[in-house]
Amino acid sequence: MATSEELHKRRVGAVARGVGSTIAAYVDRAGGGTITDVDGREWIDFAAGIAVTTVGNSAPRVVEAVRAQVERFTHTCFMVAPYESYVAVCEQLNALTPGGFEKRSALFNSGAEAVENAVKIARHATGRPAVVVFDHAYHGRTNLTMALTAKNMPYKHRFGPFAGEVYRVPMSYPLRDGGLDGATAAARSIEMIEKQVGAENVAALLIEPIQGEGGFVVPAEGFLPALREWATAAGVVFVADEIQTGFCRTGDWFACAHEGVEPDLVTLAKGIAGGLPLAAVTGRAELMDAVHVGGLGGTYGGNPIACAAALAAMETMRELDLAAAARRIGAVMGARLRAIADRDPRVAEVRGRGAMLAVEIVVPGTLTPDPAATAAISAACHAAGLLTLTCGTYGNVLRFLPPLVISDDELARGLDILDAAFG
Ligand code: PLZ
Repeated sequence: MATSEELHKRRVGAVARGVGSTIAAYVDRAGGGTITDVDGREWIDFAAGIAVTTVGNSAPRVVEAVRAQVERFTHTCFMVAPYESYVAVCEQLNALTPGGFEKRSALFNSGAEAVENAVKIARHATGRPAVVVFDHAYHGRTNLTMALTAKNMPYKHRFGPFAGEVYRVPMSYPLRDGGLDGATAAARSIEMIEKQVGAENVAALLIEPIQGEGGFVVPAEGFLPALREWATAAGVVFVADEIQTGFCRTGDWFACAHEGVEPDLVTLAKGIAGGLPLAAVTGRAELMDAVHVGGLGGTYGGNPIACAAALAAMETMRELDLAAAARRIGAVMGARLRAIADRDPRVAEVRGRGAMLAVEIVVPGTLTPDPAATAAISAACHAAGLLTLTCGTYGNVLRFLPPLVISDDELARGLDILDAAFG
């Protein structure tokens, strides 16, 4: 087998430079809480492919379901010749997502595609043009979702012009907004919407209940409920982007549940299908069904192999109670992170929920972001056998997203490496 070094040389000559990778090691196999490269080096996995392999890599039920489906048929296109698993995935999403009301779902391939479709549905149902998003938001890399995403580098730089009718308002970011309470932070954002856009022009308010790429920003208690209440009164479709937070990651099926917020539409992807590409929009039947027949779709959306994987992944989450696992991981990891923060003045804050935790790194004694120190700590983790990711508008957040099936021993070893990387 070729070595990681050899493969990296080939990659440079074959793969477009614009596609980056966190590590230069090439994967041979992965499962449980580890990834092994072609040279036999092992990493403890605190990335889960960016919150995707929640049930673990090659989770037994997923493997079995995919194998059985591949043998039956690989693709017919649901828009041409439909099949049961697509319907079954939609039924489960309708039942699992927050809100006791009648729901419908539609399936797509990627998170960005789900977000695009949520905007299509909200615009169609309301007849209004504007979409409101937040500082630090991340919603994807397609043209519309680049416009919805806040950060220029690397996502938007020189890729414009971007889609119009997108308006950005402040996020609740307790560390960086002077600790505004949720209601006050929401009032500030709402005033900006009303003054600069006009509520009657707004089709959708789109928000990540905990921001992912933007830095694991957890809004102050009360922020999401206040926005939800305003959206209801203003006839604005409240869209929760649960692409990174969904499917047990934060210790509940969905992060909105933490404050009892019921979105009109939810976008879903990542953890939904154990690593196979699948995404969804789920929401109020009257909004979803407002769109004319044929108005939503795509060749591969709800591919039968991905649907089989999703049914198996959701069954795994239920049977292993992975929401409880996320809370357990969060308790163990949170304690270790707070101990690091107590001794290391570069850690300005430990935040997140469940198995979606992060530390924000600053110049000691200030709130000045320190992306160089963040990158150095992350690189030290990689060198010592722990796969970590960074994020944040300022690149100064180290985030941790282990698979929820990680063993106690792997978690402890990973945290030991992390602890040592802080020196
Ligand atoms: N919405 C909240 O987190 C994807 C992107 C990594 P896709 N986040 C990881 C990168 O650098 O491309 C994401 C997300 C939220 C939407 C998306 C987009 O999902 O499946 O990557 O299109």
